Amino acid sequence: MSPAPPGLTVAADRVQADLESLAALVEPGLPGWTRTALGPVDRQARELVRRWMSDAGLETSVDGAGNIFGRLRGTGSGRALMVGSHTDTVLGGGRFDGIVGVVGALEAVRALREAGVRLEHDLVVVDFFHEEPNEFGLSCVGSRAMVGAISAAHLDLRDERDRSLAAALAAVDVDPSALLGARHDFARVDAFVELHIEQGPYLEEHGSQIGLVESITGISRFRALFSGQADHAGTAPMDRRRDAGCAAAGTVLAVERIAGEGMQTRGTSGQLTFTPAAVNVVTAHAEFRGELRGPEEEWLRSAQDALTAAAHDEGSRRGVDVEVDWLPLQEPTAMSDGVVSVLGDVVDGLGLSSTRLFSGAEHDAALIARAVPTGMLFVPSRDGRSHCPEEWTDLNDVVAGVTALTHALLALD
Ligand code: HGY
Ligand code: MN
Ligand code: MN
Ligand code: MN
Repeated sequence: MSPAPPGLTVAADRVQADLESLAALVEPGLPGWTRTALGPVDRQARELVRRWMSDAGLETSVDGAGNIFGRLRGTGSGRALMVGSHTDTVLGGGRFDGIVGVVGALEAVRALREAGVRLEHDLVVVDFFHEEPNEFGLSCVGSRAMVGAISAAHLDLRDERDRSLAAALAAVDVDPSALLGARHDFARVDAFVELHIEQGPYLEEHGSQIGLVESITGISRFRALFSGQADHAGTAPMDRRRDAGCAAAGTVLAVERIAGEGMQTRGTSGQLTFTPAAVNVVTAHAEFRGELRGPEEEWLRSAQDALTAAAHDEGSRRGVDVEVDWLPLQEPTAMSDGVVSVLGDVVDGLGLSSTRLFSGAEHDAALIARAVPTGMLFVPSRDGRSHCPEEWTDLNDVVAGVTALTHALLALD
């Protein structure tokens, strides 16, 4: 542990300018602040981050999974502390999810350098490729690849147009076979810390400046296909229809019912497509993608069974064929007690108010925690809103988070 030097300060104006520059890189014609990983603009954002890393004196590199790294050498033998987050967004998302942790990590390193601090550890800033789920249902693609949790089967996932994930990655210049080989060597990494917005109302409601994440939700995503029969909307009798839309709609309600019965559990039906999608034709096919989340793996497994059964029940009552495919379950992930307690001491030492909490949002930290002791710092989200254009965190809250992150690196050294 290195002592904090007196001149160690985070430059709020630089944090603000960087957040604004990154947030401004959006896909034209799409709602909100959209920069999807498989879209046309995300690469520009990652290139900008790489340039900033290089300007800040970091040695930069990109791995086979498109993750961007910037390393500041320490005085030691190459053991490292890793810090970062992601720069991609959801469709119609906001200006803070992900980029706060990348800009914050970069600023922490700049602040340490400018204060003349040299840590024993190397500091490795990471901009993880493709954290948000894509139309194939896969999330945390870059961090997943780093911990070897991605397989050829993932790359063969299909979207609605039957395009493979491998083809979609190749279209944004990420070589699928390089991605499979991008397992990171964590042997010399001692800890990972991710700064992120909370994306929920807990900190604001508790009047806390910083959230100390204790664990991250488990997630179970599915794709359900319903196949019935197209018929004339005006003549096909109600009791003779094979309406795939109704079977899918019943399953949407089952997601809500099942998730409503657990503790801190969530269920979301985010994508539903009817074909042929005409107002006067009974729906022949419905494709529905959704997810269940919760802190207990056991609940997730039983909820999967309950939802699969509900979908089949909705189908069989209507003569609709049903297929439900679940992606591999992502287990709930505890953060490292050791790292969380260091983060707690740092935050207390800075006089910041904090609260320990559970993350219902998914993060690269959940993947990296499989390889190294990991912790997360949250900063408040106004009205708890996130994944929407209204997502907002005040600059002073971001700066408090970056300050905590900077001091955490000293404390972990
Ligand atoms: O979906 C999530 O929880 C995260 O914001 N990617
Ligand atoms: Mn997100
Ligand atoms: Mn995020
Ligand atoms: Mn007609």
